Amino acid sequence: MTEWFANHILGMPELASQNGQAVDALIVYVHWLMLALFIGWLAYFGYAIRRFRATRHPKADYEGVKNHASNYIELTVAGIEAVLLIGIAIPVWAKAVDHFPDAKDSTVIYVMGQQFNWHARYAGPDGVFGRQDMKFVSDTNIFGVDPNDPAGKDDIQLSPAYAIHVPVGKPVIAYVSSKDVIHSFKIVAMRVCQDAIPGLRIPCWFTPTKIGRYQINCAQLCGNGHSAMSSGFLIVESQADYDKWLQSKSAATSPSSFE
Ligand SMILES: [Cu+2]
Repeated sequence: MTEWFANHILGMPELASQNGQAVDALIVYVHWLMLALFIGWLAYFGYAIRRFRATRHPKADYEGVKNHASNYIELTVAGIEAVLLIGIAIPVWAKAVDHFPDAKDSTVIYVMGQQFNWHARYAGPDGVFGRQDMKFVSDTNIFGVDPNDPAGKDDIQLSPAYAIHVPVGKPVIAYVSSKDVIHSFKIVAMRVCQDAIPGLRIPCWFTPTKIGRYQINCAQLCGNGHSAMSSGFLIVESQADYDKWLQSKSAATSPSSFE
């Protein structure tokens, strides 16, 4: 029912992540409440127009309503809103920001926004990211990877990242940052959106459930080429295809690429 309402009445965009189910459910519940309020208010409006029409009440009544029905209705609505906020919205948010999956069971990527592209970095075959430092940042070394750190030699950098590959059914942890202004890493199908702020590396996570190609957007108006930041895609593929892709990328990476 929730899914049918989301797809057919609200016209929600395609959902391709596990964490997004709770987000969509919350959106649907809020709309159900809004629908009930809309119908309730409309019915009351019609009732008031008829009940207090001028022909029946030529003279105004200065005492007004004496029963407490409206108080009870208001309390009920407030109660439902409290359940939505405390019982559903806050736990969904807490899970998103506080209950990160284990990094060793996840695909970890670093994402960097720059006017007007996304860049991405993978740890490479050793699974360890090379050290990063501001002082190494240059036009080619977007992430400021330390050229002397051996752990960074096999790291894979996509600049710009038109296709960020991840395996299906496994959590993805993305550390989001920016090289210039504030951007926002948004993948609608994953129900994930994280601001990219210069000087900060903020993690966000999602678990893709459907193989496919999903658009990455920038959700902060970041300059006159802002719309060009939609040219990046998240490629969700099988573990085997992902491994193959990673292999081809790491073979192409030479240690001198950061110098
Ligand atoms: Cu942007």
